[in-house]
Amino acid sequence: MSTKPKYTNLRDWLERLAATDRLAVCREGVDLKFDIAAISKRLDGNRATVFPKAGGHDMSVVSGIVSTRAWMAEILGVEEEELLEHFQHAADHPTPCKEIGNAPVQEVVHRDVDIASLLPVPIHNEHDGGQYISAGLLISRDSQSGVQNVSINRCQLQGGNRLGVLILPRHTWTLYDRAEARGEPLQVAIVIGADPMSLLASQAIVPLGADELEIAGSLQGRAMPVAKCLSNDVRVPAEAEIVLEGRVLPEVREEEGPFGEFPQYYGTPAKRHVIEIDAITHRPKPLFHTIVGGALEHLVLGQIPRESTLLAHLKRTFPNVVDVHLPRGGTCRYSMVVKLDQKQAGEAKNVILGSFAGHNDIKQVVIVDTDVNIYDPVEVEWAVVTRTQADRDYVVISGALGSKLDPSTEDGVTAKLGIDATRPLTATGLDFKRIHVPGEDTIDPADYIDEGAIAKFRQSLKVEA
Ligand SMILES: [Mn+2]
Repeated sequence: MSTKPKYTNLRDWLERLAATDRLAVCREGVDLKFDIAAISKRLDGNRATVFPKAGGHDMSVVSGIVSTRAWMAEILGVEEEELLEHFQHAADHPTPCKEIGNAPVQEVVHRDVDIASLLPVPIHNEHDGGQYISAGLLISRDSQSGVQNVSINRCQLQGGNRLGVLILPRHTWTLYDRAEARGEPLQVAIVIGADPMSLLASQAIVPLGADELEIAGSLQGRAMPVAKCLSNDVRVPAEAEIVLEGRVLPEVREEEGPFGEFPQYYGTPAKRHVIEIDAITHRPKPLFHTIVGGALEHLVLGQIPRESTLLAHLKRTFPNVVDVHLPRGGTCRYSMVVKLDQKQAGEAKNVILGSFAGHNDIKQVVIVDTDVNIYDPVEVEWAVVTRTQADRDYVVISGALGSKLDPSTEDGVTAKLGIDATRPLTATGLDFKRIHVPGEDTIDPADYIDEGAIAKFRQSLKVEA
């Protein structure tokens, strides 16, 4: 496998996008309210966007920087087909970070913090509750063990130095619970303008105690340089653009939301955790990255690490599993397609059960044979329609835990659907054999088309009998 990571910081990647006509730079002063998100969405998947002096601030906002799998493969220096294996290798082989002084991200320091006046924080959706930091790596550190965790959490500006934050019941939540039980705040840093590999690594499904920054280091092929925060002990990527240093307050919950999330719905308002920011550090002329909820960037960043983990998880028990995909229609989280080289009758049903055990978010799974392209939703639907009988091949499990952001659940409690769309193993001869024209995949029509013949043909149409 080729392993030549190329773009270990945001600026190098933006330069590459600019040099290859994949970067749109807007006029200065675009409105933070809606316009940044609207333009980013229009160019989503085609060009990343830069908004100089956004909302009259002296900083640029960037968005849509990793909105396709091909771009992510390019960043990592691998082929697209190698993405999952490459990511899993990094997750299994973390590289400890290297602490450095004089970090670029700490060149400019603000101790007197009013977030809205210091940073160009946009408002994305029509009914969002306010300005949101949506692309910040939330790095938390357990004060006793020194264990760090990295996740991306939406943070709503609440005035002055306060942020409301959505923390779901995973690792950051656990570290917060431990701190709160001691009556302490949880020390955190919010890193904006991290390199694409750190953004990707933050979404790894790894056990508590695994520092996602060390996975980012493995993806980068180096001990990632980190810096200790000025006001707490959290270590942050030294080459990021902006860091907000702060504390998640114990025993404090305040209203946060709504906010447009990846399932294309609003996350509802509720009393949630509160962060107080003690310092903001940044590079000179920093770039403020924002992720528009539900845009391709949002989906792809969650998709690749999940696919990678789910594939490794399934292969442990089912070596005949070939590949998995979390398609866009399923928000790259809720529905999964598994390619299975089935050898035993009933194997597909077991893979269905294994899939649900792989991640709570998996709500729907389709198992297909190796002749189906799992990245093409048309082919998957074809397999479902032509290879299943609902009363025999569909599995429904009631009352299981799913995603709390899925509006059709009861606070996350959901039914799960598994579809065995594999051919019966007893099929012989032409049964379930897909039609095929010899040469259809390889023939080059240009070898046969005679460009001069069109005029002659048109003339022949006019000849009266
Ligand atoms: Mn974690």
